[in-house]
Amino acid sequence: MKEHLMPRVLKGWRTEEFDHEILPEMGKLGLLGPTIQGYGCAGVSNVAYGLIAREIERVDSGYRSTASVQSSLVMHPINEFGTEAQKEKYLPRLASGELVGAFGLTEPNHGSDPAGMETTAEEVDGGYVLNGSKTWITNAPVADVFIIWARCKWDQRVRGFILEKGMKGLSAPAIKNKVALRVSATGSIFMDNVRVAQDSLLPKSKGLGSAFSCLNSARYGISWGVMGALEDCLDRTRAYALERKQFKRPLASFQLVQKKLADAHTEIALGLQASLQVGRLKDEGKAAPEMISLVKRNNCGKALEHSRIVLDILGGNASSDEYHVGRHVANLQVTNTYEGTNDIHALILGKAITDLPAFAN
Ligand code: TGC
Ligand code: FAD
Repeated sequence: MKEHLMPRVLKGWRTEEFDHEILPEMGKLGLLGPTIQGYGCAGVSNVAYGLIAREIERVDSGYRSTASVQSSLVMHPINEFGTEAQKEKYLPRLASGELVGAFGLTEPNHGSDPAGMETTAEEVDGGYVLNGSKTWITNAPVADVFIIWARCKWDQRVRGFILEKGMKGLSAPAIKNKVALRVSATGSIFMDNVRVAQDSLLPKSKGLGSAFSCLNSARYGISWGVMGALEDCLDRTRAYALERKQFKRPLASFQLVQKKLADAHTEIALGLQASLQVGRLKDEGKAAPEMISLVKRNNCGKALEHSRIVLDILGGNASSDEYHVGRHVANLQVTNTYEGTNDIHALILGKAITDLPAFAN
């Protein structure tokens, strides 16, 4: 990541241009869909998947976003809910990075509450017709393959469908001028009577729980990734504090500065251990979704809080993108929001603790 991603990050951040070479390069290293067995995937553990996310996000959360959508939100549902023919058609080309994937759950009127989704699928002769819109979708403007979650008119259940770029009635315009995640492409998805064949349905997807199960994998990866971003903030501000002198002493010699570094270091150590434990449980098939909510919420919240605190160490230089920490802080606001906001994960945990769902009517 240091050798291949780091040298590109400032250009990507400044221009907001998606670098089409990156996914194929990650594919060559076996980083895409890495926990999947077969289909050209590496078949490694969930712990290894977490370590991959951590190293990518050490450079930028946007690169990790691009990769984790591909792995957890596109390859995972095809592998879990797809037919053998769908797996053979899509997984090897997604694993190599030849195809780019996007995952459409969030809608303009339904973010934290996807159960209210308005996108529909209607059964027609030989297939289905999809109508609706999705927004804030990572990779959408550059995607070849779209996993779209829609409410099926025949039984009101939510199911996943595979759509492809170029289908009539399908468009995915970019959302430009973001203040964060600028190295990853984000967009909307509009579906105006998009007609798809019967084999576009992910037949084993049954209800919103199927969409949520993809989120378990992505949220787990994010819990590792954000710790990588905070580690980079700590490394950079520690080096700066040792070098920069005020009052004839290095900043690092002041107790207030040391406390900032100590607090960030502590949260990294605790957060990584927690994610490691959840990863080991996931590998044993014993990780409950609430454990994933706990580490996603804690690690994203701590990464945002402590990256912001150590940013102070840079003084006026904090305002320069060449010092990188401000970029992480901006990104970490988004990681604390997507895949379930910090507060939504508190409510998921609250429900598990009290058996009373605070978000339900
Ligand atoms: P609820 O009644 O709780 O559940 C409905 C059904 O789903 C099941 N379920 C889960 N299954 C597996 N894993 C989970 N984590 C699950 N959570 C729920 C549940 O058992 C139930 O199954 P069944 O069989 O009884 O029907 O549903 P609800 O509508 O009340 O849900 C509430 C809530 C708040 C938990 C849920 O809506 C939620 O998680 N909201 C947050 C939305 C979110 O996270 N969106 C993410 C969009 S994707 C994204 O942000 C990608 S960013 C990627 C990047 O760039 O890195
Ligand atoms: P809202 O749901 O409107 O929430 C706004 C605020 O209200 C939040 O603070 C929230 O915590 C709070 N709130 C909501 N309900 C409650 C409640 N019951 N109690 C207390 N507080 C509440 N989605 C996808 O499907 N695919 C993607 O690839 C994807 N990529 C994204 C990339 C980026 C850069 C961003 C910014 C978002 C992306 N998202 C994606 C969408 C993301 O998942 C949503 O933004 C997120 O789930 C929050 O939904 P919302 O923005 O509609 O906020």
